Amino acid sequence: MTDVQRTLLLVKPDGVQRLLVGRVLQRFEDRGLKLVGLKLVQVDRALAEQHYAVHREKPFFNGLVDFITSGPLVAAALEGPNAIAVVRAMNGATRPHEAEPGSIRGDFAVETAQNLVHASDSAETAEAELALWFKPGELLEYQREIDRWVLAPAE
Ligand code: 3AN
Repeated sequence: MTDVQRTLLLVKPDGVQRLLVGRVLQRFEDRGLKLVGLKLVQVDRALAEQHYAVHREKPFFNGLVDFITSGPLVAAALEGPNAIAVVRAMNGATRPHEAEPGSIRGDFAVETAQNLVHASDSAETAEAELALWFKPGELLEYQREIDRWVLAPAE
């Protein structure tokens, strides 16, 4: 059975400054994923620290929080079959020199500290991150006309 999932995608401040928001979101729409939440956010340090809490002990933690709070970013909730793995694969490896050409980082990034995008890495993380970035009413449920050509028929 198809595992329809929701995941968090961030186009980080470097993506906004480099005018890549539309092109990044376009890739996920083209793939067939459904936008179920979308907003432009100026993140405060408290939210940034919570989002990156697993990296609190890392030497790059403060720089990471500085970076993600340095300007607006775009937060998107994407839905689709195996969306968590699909979005991670489309983002490419964390270190852009290891990211496959054709992935977002493989096509647009050269620095780990400015690697354009973030995506949840597991079902647990996706649930926690979506709850952190979106209030319950901000995530929508709706049908698209194209869904019958993109998704498996309901069983
Ligand atoms: P991903 O975003 O691919 O899940 P993580 O969770 O390992 O990667 O790292 C989170 C973020 O921390 C990365 N997107 C990157 O911005 C930053 N980061 C990771 N490693 C480094 C590093 N060695 N130096 C600077 N920033 C880093």
